[in-house]
Amino acid sequence: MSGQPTSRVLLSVTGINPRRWHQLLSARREVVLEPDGEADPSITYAVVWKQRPNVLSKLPNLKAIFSVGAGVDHVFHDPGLPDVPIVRVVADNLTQYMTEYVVWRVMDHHRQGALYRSQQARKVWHEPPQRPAGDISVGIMGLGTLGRASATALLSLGFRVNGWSRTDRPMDGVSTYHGEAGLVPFLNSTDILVVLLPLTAATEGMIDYDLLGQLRRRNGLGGAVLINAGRGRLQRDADILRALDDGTLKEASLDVFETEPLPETSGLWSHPKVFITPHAAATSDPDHLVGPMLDQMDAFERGEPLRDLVDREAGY
Ligand code: NDP
Ligand code: OXD
Repeated sequence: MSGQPTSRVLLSVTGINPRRWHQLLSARREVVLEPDGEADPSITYAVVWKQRPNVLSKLPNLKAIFSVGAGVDHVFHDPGLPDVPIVRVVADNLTQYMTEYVVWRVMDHHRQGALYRSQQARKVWHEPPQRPAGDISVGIMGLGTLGRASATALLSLGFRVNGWSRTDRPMDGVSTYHGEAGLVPFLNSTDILVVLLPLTAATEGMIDYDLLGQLRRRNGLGGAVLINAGRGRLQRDADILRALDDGTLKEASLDVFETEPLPETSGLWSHPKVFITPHAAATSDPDHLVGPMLDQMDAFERGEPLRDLVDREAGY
């Protein structure tokens, strides 16, 4: 190891193209895609997306891990995850993308996009009744960085907004609920459910048939709607299909799935009440995210605290 630089960045990503990340990180730091040998003391930071298991356990001088995404479940899958701070993405650019996705999907369900697409396919000229946004309650599960920005945008469009979080998170104009005790009252007053939760031990699998059955169905939309842009393993795909088929759900917009890419055999692909995007609600754009990551590394070395840290115990 002698003669090696002493503060290299490991870029360990799978399932995304590392090229641009590598290029931008390399402008200010020496970047490697693989540690040298069994234990590599030259690496002090790691930038990761679904890193190779155990790759981080061999870095004795690792000071911090930077997630390429806002969610960090992909970091925790690693049995050899070292006990160093984990920084996640909190960025205006990503928040804007997610806000656009949520507004797009809520508006499409509210303005009956599926009905008009089906009418157009059959050359049907029919105007269904319209109702004001103020008659619809959108319930946001996960009132964090992305949930709050979406709530603000939906309020400005005139929707009623509910929010559910782990701890008490008051927000002007939003009816807020928290914890287990707040869940059923939150669902009972929600017409369109927007899921923006992190995937943790506490949230895995919670979007199931029983939960969907608690949503308000007798509403101006003619049924309850699910929008999930959080994580696929929050939901049970089979329960969503069952709920759509028996009327528990009117429609769903799904960006994330239990298995990604969504297998060709999934009934969700061709379901007439489902709108699918391929985990594309809010892309991590290296041109917006690498600069702030490098700035944080510099600041940390000047003795400043890291920002946007993950709470390991809570898992997000
Ligand atoms: P935050 O950490 O800012 O917010 C998470 C919210 O979820 C908080 O309000 C938190 O409660 C709440 N929460 C967490 N656990 C529970 C629980 N057990 N019960 C109730 N509420 C809970 O995260 P972000 O808003 O930045 O991101 C949310 C998620 O969005 C990410 O974790 C990721 O999975 C997903 N995502 C998806 C993308 C896509 O393209 N599809 C892109 C980016 C993110 P509290 O406020 O009390 O802490
Ligand atoms: C994220 C994602 O967590 O893109 O940022 O899913």
